[in-house]
Amino acid sequence: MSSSSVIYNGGKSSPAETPGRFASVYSEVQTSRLNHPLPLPSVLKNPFKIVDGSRSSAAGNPDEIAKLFPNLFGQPPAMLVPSDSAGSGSDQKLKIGVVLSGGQAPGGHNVISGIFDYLQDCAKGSTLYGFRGGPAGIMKCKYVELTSEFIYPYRNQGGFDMICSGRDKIETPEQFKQAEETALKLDLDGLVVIGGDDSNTNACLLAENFRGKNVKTHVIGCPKTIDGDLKCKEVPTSFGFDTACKIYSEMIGNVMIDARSTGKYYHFVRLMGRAASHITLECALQTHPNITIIGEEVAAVKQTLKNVTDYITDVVCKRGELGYNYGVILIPEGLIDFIPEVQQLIAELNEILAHDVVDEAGLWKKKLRNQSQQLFDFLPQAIQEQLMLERDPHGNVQVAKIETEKMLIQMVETELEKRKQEGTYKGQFKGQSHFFGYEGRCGLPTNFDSTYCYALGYAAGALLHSGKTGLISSVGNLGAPVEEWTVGGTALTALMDVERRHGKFKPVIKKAMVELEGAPFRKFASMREEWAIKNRYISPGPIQFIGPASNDINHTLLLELGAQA
Ligand code: FBP
Repeated sequence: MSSSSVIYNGGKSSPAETPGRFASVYSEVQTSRLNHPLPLPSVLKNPFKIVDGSRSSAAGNPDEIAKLFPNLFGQPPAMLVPSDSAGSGSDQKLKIGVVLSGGQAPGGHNVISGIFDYLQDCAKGSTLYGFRGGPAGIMKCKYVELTSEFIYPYRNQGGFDMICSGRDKIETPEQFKQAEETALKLDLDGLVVIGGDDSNTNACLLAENFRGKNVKTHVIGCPKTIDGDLKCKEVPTSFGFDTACKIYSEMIGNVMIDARSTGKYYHFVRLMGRAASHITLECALQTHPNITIIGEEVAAVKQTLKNVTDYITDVVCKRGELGYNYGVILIPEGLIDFIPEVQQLIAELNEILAHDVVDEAGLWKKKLRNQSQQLFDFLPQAIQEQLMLERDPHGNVQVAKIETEKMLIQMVETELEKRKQEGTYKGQFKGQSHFFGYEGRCGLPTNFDSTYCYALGYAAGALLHSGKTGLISSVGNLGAPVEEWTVGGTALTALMDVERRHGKFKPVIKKAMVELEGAPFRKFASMREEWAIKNRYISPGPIQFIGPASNDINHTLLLELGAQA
């Protein structure tokens, strides 16, 4: 059996025999996924109508949000319900643009396929444009017309390479003007922004701006991010989380067996997820590591770096007494940002970076408060440098670049050395650092992500066809069979609050953090002491596309939906 089968050529023709600019050689598994059937919720398969709910508010500071979004604030949620007559969009042909924004998440191509198929099925003769390279593609009017041949090779495939993504923000009056020019030039009826919290905030600003200027283009968002922090009652999960966590869990399961096999390594695994610890928590539930640090808990009990180090060291010592000089420790990417003393330091650094010149002589450090200055000087030089790196276009510290796992290994080593001198530790300790991040963002989407994304895209098409704007595509009842999933849209302003970014107050979609009273955390907290001492490692293996476990959804979603996992 050959390991590769068909060469695809960026959708120019499919399959293409000649590799082109975007040519890919597909494995047999990739090829088999192209025709993987995608069931739709029954409400999308039959005539439907849209029913509006009651007036919405905001996640925080409603008065501020109302002022910032005078044309959109208060919009009701929309729900698709079965109807006797054909859909409200009737025979209108639409011109729709779609953009992938921010970090990759498995399933993005299926959102685009869903929009495309909706237009084919319900608004024949419509056109779908894909903006290339993220929001910059909108501003620079760089696009490609998406046809059935173009899209086909990307169905059920990971990555965002169909049209690529970017992190640019449409923010300044000139940038809004550019977006407006593109909308007018392409005569766009609608735009779908597939993105995380920042990108959907941007989608809302665009929708507000278009409506304020009487531009006919409507904007609908789609909840994308492996981080799992864009969710609310109506949007139970963001796509990509399910796949990414399953990929990381496979890798964690592997290092667990490595740890047990050699008996000499402590694997410190930092997991992506930016601010929130959802990925770390989900991977812990899937694999049962010896130690898992949850950033939200660290912040809630106001732990210092020393407290976190001592907690890890205590477990290492206890395990040493039992003869286990190995283990696996999970650390969320955003940990550093949760430790109150580091949070304070980062907030001060953000202000300095936004308003001052950072001189080589280090005079800028005098602007730090005493405690922050001491902490900064105490941190290893590599971490100091990583904390000073440029913020992303949305004003976030680039936590993916801060090697907290290495810092913790150093700190635990120092503490163990001290305990050895004192005679309270006799074991051996060797730390191995890992960062599992980019490895999980472009995997072949799970059956769940494939189907969920397709429904999100199909729903976005339906919302635009029904004249909606400023909503995020919302697919719910995800614990039930797909036929019973609910479909609608939630007002983006209802998810908003104001936050300080780049030294100014800005509207942002409030991040959904790990809830310490929530079912996933409580389940983990009830098990962690046992996992610390007894080795209860689970190695879930690679994602399955067929067979008994292929349609299982992640523990977080299952527990949040009320299941007894
Ligand atoms: P999004 O919020 O855009 O989905 O980003 C997800 C993410 O993978 C984070 O987990 C990570 O911190 C960040 O992107 C890395 O950013 P970059 O791709 O710019 O290195």
